Amino acid sequence: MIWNKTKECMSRDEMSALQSARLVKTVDYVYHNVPFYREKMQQLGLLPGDIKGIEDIVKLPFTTKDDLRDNYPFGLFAVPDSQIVRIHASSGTTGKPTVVGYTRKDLDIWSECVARCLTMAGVTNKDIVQVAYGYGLFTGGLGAHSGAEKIGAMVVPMSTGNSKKLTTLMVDFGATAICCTPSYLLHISEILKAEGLLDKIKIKSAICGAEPWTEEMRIDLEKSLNIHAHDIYGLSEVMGPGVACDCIYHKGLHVCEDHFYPEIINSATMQPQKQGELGELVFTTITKEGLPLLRYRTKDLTTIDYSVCDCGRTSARLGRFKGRVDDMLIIRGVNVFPSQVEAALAEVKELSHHYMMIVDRVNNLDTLEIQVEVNPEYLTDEIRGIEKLTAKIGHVINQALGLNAKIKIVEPMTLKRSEGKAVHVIDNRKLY
Ligand code: DLL
Repeated sequence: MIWNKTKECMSRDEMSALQSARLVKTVDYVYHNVPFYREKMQQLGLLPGDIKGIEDIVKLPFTTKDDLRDNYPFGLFAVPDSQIVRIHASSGTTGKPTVVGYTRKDLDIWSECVARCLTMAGVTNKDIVQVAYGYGLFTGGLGAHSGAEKIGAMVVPMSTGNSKKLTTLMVDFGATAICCTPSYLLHISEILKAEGLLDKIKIKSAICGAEPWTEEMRIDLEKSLNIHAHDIYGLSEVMGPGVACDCIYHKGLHVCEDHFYPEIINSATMQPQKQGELGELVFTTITKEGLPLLRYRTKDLTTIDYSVCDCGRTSARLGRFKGRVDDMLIIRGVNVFPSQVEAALAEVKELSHHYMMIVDRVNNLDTLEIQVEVNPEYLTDEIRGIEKLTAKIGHVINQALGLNAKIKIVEPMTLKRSEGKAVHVIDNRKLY
């Protein structure tokens, strides 16, 4: 079923009943098939029969990335290797990769979830979809690919690595949709502009995710490319792209709640947050066979809203992601999220969305330098004088973070471009 019309949506009560039935089944399944969960439940004195419905989910243990790493590579799989038909892995920055195994049914459900997301973004079987997420162990490429194929669209498996070819084929094939990270789309838009191809493309929607981005950047991309830009979320451990996506109203990301049960918790107390309160997103997979997960702590910070969307969909919606719990930097005792810097810089119209934060320690004192590119449209000799602009940026940063940063305005195309997940922080303190 691809949710496209109001009359196909479940009521909240119907959804809860479905989630309850699926949770009960999942708990029984993991208890009998994953020794790790059986032991965890036994430690808590829990038997599968103690979980009678979705309201009992709070009794269940959490799962973390470390649990996956400790059971590297296949230790948490619930089926024999012979039933696993695909492996993906996410490398992260430290330690061993987390490895995810999919059964045939898992792959079918995954492609359906991505197909729903693409449908929310207006993609149909008449579209030509360029998939410019990386193919390989990363879930972006193959995940988006199978969802687009499921819809019956014509899929162009570009992957990353050759932006010039991508823009050429975009024009030659008349691609109408693109799936890639938002930072890569920004880079693609610069290439199209530089090569005078903007009025030759037929792209009408972009489905971007895999990294945090601001609403301002989404709107700027819509304007500069004359498209609709959608935010798609997912993570390898839970599935890949397609866990949630925003519809044409852009009022939060609709969760595929019949497969992934979301909770928002306070990471310090581990207690549930209220609707609308920022907290850590936790997912329980309620239909997965290969790697089912109970209460997986994503470390992603967001909010949840259960009201009916303007589009008529009844599914819970996640707010725009504010970053990750582990993205937080402590600079001179102040907690700083890169997303705060990004949002503050977006207020300054003379700037592009390209920035880099460089954190260092000089004479035992933390320093923060923010390098930011000027928007080419504002690149005049006057701007090159820049003192006024530097002061303005320093002010918005101080307002947002409560600390002073050294601002360095750089010319367009100076900072390194990304084809995958963008890197916005260099923390030299870690080198000491
Ligand atoms: O990034 C899966 C994906 C591919 C999602 C393509 C969307 C599009 P991982 O490499 O395991 O999987 O990274 C997952 O990326 O926990 C978030 O921190 C971040 N992330 C993913 N989507 C978004 C988004 C893929 N829309 C991690 N907004 C997650 C903000 C996102 N952060």
